Amino acid sequence: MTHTLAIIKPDAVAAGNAGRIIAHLEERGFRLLAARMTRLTRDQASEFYGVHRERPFYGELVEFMTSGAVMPLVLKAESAVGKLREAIGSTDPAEAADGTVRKLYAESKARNAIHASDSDENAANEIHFFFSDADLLATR
Ligand code: FUP
Repeated sequence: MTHTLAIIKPDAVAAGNAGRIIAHLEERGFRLLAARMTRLTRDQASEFYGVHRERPFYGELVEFMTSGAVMPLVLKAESAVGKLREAIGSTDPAEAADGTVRKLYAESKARNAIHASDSDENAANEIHFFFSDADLLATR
């Protein structure tokens, strides 16, 4: 079993889809290890998406991610990173496979309902961006 980080993004929280997205992931075999409701500061969103700093959509991305409440989640499954990437679907919901979170709940490529870590190394860093070791102990 491995861990990964998801963030239910402001569009999905504001639309009232957070509970449905968590249920969708639990039904597909993910165990919820930790969860928070928070609103990112500009500094937090800029740091979290720092890898995209030079991309044309960076400003809009930071703006969107700070526009409302988000829910960071730590999820556990076998090969959790790859399994979650599969479950959320392509970045652009128009290209996402049927039954994926983005196909079901995303509005657009920019407002795409959910983030998921893209490697085990990034998952470890992103989990610690939002959660302390103590937060991860509750389910053990
Ligand atoms: P993903 O890993 O599927 O979340 O996608 P990326 O890492 O490529 O992009 C991170 C976020 O940047 C996306 F979730 C949404 C935003 N983005 C855009 O707004 N426009 C783009 O063309 C690409 C990404």
